[in-house]
Amino acid sequence: MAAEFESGAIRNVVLAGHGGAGKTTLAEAMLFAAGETNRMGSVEDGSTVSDYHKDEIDRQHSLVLSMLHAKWKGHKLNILDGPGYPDFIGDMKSAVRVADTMVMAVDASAGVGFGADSAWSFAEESRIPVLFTLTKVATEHAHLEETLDYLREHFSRDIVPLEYPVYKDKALAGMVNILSMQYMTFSIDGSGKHTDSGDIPDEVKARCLELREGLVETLAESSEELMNEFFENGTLTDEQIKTGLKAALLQRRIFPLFAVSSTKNVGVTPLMDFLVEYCPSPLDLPAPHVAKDGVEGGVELPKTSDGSPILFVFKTVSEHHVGELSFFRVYGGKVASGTDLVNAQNGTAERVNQIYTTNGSKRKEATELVFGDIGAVVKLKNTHTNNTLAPKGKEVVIPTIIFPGPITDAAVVMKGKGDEAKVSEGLHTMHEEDPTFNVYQDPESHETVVSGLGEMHLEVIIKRLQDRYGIEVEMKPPRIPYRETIRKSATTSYRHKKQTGGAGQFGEVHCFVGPYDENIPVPSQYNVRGEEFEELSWGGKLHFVNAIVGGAIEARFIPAVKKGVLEMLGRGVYAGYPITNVRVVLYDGKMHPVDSNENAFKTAGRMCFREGFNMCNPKLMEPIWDLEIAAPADYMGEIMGDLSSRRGRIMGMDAKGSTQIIKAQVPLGELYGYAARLRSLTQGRGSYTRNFSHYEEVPGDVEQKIVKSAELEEIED
Ligand SMILES: Nc1nc2c(ncn2[C@@H]2O[C@H](COP(=O)(O)OP(=O)(O)OP(=O)(O)O)[C@@H](O)[C@H]2O)c(=O)[nH]1
Ligand SMILES: [Mg+2]
Repeated sequence: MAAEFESGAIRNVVLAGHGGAGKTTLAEAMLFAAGETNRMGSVEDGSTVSDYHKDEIDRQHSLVLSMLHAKWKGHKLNILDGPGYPDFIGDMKSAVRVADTMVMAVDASAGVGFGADSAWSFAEESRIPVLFTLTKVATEHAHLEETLDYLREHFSRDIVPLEYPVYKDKALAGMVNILSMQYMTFSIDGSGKHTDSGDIPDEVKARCLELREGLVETLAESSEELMNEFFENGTLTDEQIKTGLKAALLQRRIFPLFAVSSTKNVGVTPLMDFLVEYCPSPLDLPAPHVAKDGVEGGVELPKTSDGSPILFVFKTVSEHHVGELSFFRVYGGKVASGTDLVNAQNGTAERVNQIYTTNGSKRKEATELVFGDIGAVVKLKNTHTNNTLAPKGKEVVIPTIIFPGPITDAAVVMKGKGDEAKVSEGLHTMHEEDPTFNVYQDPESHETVVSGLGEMHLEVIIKRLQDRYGIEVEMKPPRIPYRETIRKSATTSYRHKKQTGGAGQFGEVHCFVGPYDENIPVPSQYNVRGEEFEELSWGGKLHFVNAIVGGAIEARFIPAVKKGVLEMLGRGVYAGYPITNVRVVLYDGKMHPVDSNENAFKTAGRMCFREGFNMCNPKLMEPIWDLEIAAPADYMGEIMGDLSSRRGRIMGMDAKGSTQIIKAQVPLGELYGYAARLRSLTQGRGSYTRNFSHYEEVPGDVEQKIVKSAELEEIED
């Protein structure tokens, strides 16, 4: 049986926008309007098709990307409803990658925010058209004009309203369609029915005419041909507007603005009509260039359902009783149930058994999905987000999605005794489902550290881990990788001597210990006979100088002394943290003809270094991170105040539209919980990225606290 929809009849639409803007409710209204469901669910009742996971219902926010679809006027609308909250922006990025049009929901009473800004930049990157939609327009807060000004200022001057809501006595009365200049009134019983109600009300007529002129001018500016027509005739014909609008949308020269009240199902069907009539199908957008047999720049995939199937997995979700569900888009040929393919990245043979289309948790078996369509498959063996499946011998790799890097970390500890292997396996599965969540074993602290896009992100994942595997774990601040160093130098000696029973131990070393800096030479009194620059795995160097004269210590014992020093460097002397950038000059010592051996000299080296280091005014160094914080200007005061309470240093300020960017340096030790704090300071609008910058001396009072709580290992003499 052939596929139900051909490529030209498919519209892949991502719903984007800030958390709470109304995406999920809009999706719900679309499904209802199309007859996919027979009642409108609501986010409050936890009854939407899209937010079906328990944690989504509990929090009344989407946390995972959902794939929905509806049949509308002979077309298939694939609707991708992702989370708008900044912590889950990874899923939004996945969704944008496989979408051909973005519908950006804007809650007029709340403005835009990080979710919308990120989605906008993802759409820019993917070069897909963006339609804006004012949501919740049946509430009296929906100030279209102010929001339009704001959106034009913030995103683009080419935002043009195509639906203009009309209010009477503060209640929504109807909408003017700017393309057809028809005034429609809607039944507000949720049925989505609307009727042509004749003349445009007088009070908005002039404004609507102006908007239509604006539309025509924007289109004329988008192409030379239309510009000439416009000059000759003073306007454009309906046909020219239609073709011009389609082309300008694709070229991102125009961004239409719609208006909906999803809860009342008003304005939803005109938006769906527009998606079908004007927005691109998978055949209209450029095909991705794929990597194939080392061809430089890649090969452009043919945009056709003929030929071998090429599937790109953009999201995986583990579902109770189902196993792993992999969502894919068909980037080449068509795919039927029971196709044998291979994972082009890791070579695993994968059988695509039953393919499905989904509406939230509901799956429907599909026989075949064509080029450009989106579907799901269960129980692939070793295929994850960003993998391409292709027939054996015809492997290609679709460019992978580049996810934002983590901005927050936490150490995971088990509450009681339990199965560590289970925790580790669970956390790795979570990473496969969500590549913006990472887990690793810190080699220095031996802690299991998780990182992600915010504390809420980590909390949601840890909660999921507990629910799925029944393991109780909690998060705490990870151990900060402080470093010890010195500012002064000293000389000291140490004799290690033991005579118990049989063979004794004897080694004596005399050392100079000082800070290492390549610009400071070895003090001139030492006669350098050999030197080594040891790169330390935790950063910095050990400059170990052999300045032994007259064979005071035999050459074979010298490496043992260095080994002893290195042991101490790894362990730390002052507060139990690794030591960086020191110079040790071994300039004298003594041996015993019988009792001297490597072990004795290693111990002598270790103890001598420890004594010397303690004489050199040790210091603690802390990691400092560069933050780039973006938030609306209104929140600057709170953000700055909070930064200064974290010992942050402001390095610069900048503005990007109505968003302020702050560059700051903050010690890592003060950053635990920062993402959540920033979100709460900015009502979820603030976001940041981070990069390690450098190490810096810890201020005295802070240092005292760290040293006090240090747990130094006892070392044997
Ligand atoms: N009055 C009114 N409320 C709406 C409308 N659309 C959404 N809401 C409400 O706004 C809130 C947020 O709506 P959602 O649909 O969950 O928003 P979202 O964009 O999916 O949010 P995230 O999933 O967190 O990104 C819910 O309480 C909805 O009931 C609308 O048209 N009118
Ligand atoms: Mg949602």
